[in-house]
Amino acid sequence: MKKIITLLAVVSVCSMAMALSVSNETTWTALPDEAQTDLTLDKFDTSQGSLTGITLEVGTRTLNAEVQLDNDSTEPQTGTGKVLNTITFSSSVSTVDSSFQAITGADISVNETQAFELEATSGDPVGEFNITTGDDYADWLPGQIEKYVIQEIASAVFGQYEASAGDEEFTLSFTPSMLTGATFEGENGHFEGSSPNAQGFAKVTYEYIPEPMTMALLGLGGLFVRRRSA
Ligand SMILES: [Ca+2]
Ligand SMILES: [Ca+2]
Repeated sequence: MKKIITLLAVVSVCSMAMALSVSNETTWTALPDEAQTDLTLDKFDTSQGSLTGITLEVGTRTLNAEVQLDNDSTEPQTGTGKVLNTITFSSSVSTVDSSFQAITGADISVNETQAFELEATSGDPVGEFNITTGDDYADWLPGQIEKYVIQEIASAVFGQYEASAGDEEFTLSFTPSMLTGATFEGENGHFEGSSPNAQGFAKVTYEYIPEPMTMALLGLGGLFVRRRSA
């Protein structure tokens, strides 16, 4: 009777040990315009146990963009600044979730606009962009724009994240295409834009059940403690 009680105690120790996770992340890395940058992350070391969940986080930052607008019309008008960072994204492993949606560049791309009410021209040269102190001029500094996607990877593709000899990392590839611009509702609007900079980031978190040997050792430890205290 006493042995059965001890065995039950060991089983409960094993189930408490199940919720383990390990993460691996990159630093924020510069993404040069119109060039592919690869970020690598570690695959899961299967000697640690069996995967029960994978969470993949991918992010971009778009920073230092500036759009300046100058109205040279004698009428007030609306000018709209634009900042685009269109990301082409690919990966060496599948990123599908349980509804078979993969991470796409659209998840981490930027398409921001800001409208400004510009007064009639303040008297600067007509037909060209000028910085003025008048209300015919606007300066848009959107600052740092962050885009994130957090994906729960489908269990059907966990095998692609399991390390094997010579295949211990996977790659996420980013190609940004950055653009600033402006549109005007009327005539004689002018703008000047300065291209932004971009950075990319990635993080993977593996949740797993420890391998049977680890669980058995935990169980034996439990048994040992039990007998000592008896
Ligand atoms: Ca003007
Ligand atoms: Ca002007």
